[in-house]
This record gives sequence, C-alpha cells and structure tokens, in this order.
Amino acid sequence: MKTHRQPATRAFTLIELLITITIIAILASLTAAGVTQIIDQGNRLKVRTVLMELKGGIEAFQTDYSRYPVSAGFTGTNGEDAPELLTDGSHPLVDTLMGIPPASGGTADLNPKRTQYVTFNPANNGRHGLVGVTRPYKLADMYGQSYHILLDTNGDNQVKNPDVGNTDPKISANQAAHLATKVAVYSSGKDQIASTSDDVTSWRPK
Ligand SMILES: [Ca+2]
Ligand SMILES: [Ca+2]
Repeated sequence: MKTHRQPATRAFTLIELLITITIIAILASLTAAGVTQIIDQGNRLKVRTVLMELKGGIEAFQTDYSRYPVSAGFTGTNGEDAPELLTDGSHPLVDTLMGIPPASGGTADLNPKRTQYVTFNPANNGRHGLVGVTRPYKLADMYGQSYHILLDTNGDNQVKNPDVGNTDPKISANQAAHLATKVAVYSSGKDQIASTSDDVTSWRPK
C-alpha cells in the first residue's frame, strides 16, 4: 500500500517563509529615526575628517614657515590669541593651504613654496567643500556652514577652549580655560549653531 508523504521540499519552504517574515519584521523595526541617526553619524565623521585635515595642514604650514597661513597683522589684543577665524571666504587661509597663489591684485603671497597642505573638492549644493568660484574660497561643512579655526598666535602653545561656553552643561562643566594645542578647529554641527552639544570638534573624542 502506498503512503502519501508530504514532500520534504514543502516543509523547507515553510521554514524559509518564516525566516523571510522574521527578516522583514526586523527590517521594519529599523525606524526612520534609526536611519537618520546612521546618516547623522556619517555626516559627523565626514566633518571631523575635514577639520582634522585642516588642523594638520595648518600645523604643517606652521612648521614649514614658522608662522600661520594668515597675514602678519592677524594678532590678538592684550597679549591674547587672534580672534577665531571662519573659512567663510573673507581671507585666503583655505587658498593658502591649498597652494593656490593669491588672486591678482589680492593679498600677499603667504605660501610662495606652493606647497599643497590640503585638498578640497567643490561643494555639493553648498555643502562639504569649496563654495562658489570667487576667491578667496569658502569652505563649507556638511551643513553648509564655515569651519571655525583657533590659532595660537601669541605663541603660548594653547588656545581658548570653546567648550567653556557650550550651552550644554554636561560639556561646559569643569572645562579648562585653554586647550593645550596650537590649532583647534570645529564645526557648528547639524543645528548650525556654535557652542551647542552637537558641535564637531578637533579636541573632543569622536
Ligand atoms: Ca595662545
Ligand atoms: Ca551646534
């Protein structure tokens, strides 16, 4: 007498179906917030990479020329460091670091050796790169804002610590007045406001 067994392949298909449903359930649990968080972390990493390149480029320039890539008159008052710089195209710091000669009729040539300390690509919709065609160039972060640069122009091997004035008390608490570095760079972060918790800095851990 013949027996009618269920084909083994059918049971296997059911297991596959269950696995597939489970995977779909897991994927569905990846909420939009989770995806946004991953994108945010990626953007912060890109910003930090650029600002560390800026910092490294400025330090290498200072080693080569025994001065910073700014005009000789760029100093602070009362023995302090010069005020914070922005990569907003108001001065040729980015051009100088890229080894680009000054525009004709422009400022003094600060990098006559034409050494290329950094390389940046054109921005994409005003973000993450060089903005516009007029010189000096503006360098924008992932959020379309300029980078902030602090230089030890008074030569005491430290710069003011911007975190002292951070609006987040968890960040501003117990901060030293100065950072023990000659160059500090930061981005105002996703909220596009400086000295808030989402800033991306060269001195904090990633
Ligand atoms: Ca200083
Ligand atoms: Ca911020």
